[in-house]
Amino acid sequence: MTDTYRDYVDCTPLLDDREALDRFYDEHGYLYLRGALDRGIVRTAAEQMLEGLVALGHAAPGTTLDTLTIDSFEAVDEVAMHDYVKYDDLWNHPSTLKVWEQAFGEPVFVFRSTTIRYYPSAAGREEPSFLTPLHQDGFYIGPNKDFRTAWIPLLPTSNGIGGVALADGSHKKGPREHVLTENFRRFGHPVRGIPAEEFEADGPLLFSPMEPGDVLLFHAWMCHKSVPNVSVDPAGMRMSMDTRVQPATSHRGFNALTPWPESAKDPSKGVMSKITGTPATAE
Ligand SMILES: O=C(O)CCC(=O)C(=O)O
Repeated sequence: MTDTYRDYVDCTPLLDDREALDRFYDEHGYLYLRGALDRGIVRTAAEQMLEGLVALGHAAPGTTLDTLTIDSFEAVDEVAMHDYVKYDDLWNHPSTLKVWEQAFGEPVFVFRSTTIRYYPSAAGREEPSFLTPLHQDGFYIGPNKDFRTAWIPLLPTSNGIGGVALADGSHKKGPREHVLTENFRRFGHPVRGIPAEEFEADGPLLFSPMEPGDVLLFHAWMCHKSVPNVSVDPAGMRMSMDTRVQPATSHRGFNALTPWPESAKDPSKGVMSKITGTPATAE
């Protein structure tokens, strides 16, 4: 896949126009809302992430968000990090809920499972295997597919810092085949992604630099993948978080109800059953 991207379209001007917002989402499978979230609240989450990295010994005391770098994402205890980042306060803050409800046009439920990402630059090295290959969250998460992924940067992102690239309108074809990829692994397991042949007609991907306060919301069948952090001079951190949001009235599956540190432990439940290939006892 080429790394020439087209920009996400800013949908903030559509927020007060129900019909136009829904039309854009149905057609493109995402909403990019610039500056929609309270920057102070997003900053607090960034500072909590920094505090966790310092407390766990990956950054020196006194390190600031401007000077932060760590040696390796994988060396950090991801479960322990979840004690530091109070993301439920951010996702469920009244000002944030207002944005979700504007986007959905109805009351929502925010998943208790959140992924937190603190990726140092991998410039000049092989692409880190913990990044995500092209995939659809609806392949990994269910059983209901009416959730939207909410992805936010905690620090500014750029082409060098990376983030998430989306395939405009790719949700419209519904679920795709996912096959094992050896280059991408999670918890030591090769994860499944969409083969390039399945995808040829869908490119080019969308990606734009984002600022804290911006949010991307995208469809369960949106094809998307990580953009690696290859920043140099200065090499910066990619810090972001993603969760899923669904209508409040929808069924709540395992990942909707289970905090990430718990859901990551059980290979027969939720997203882990898809990663490990274990038959699911709970979706
Ligand atoms: O942030 C990333 O690198 C990938 C995000 C992703 O794949 C997801 O939110 O499902």
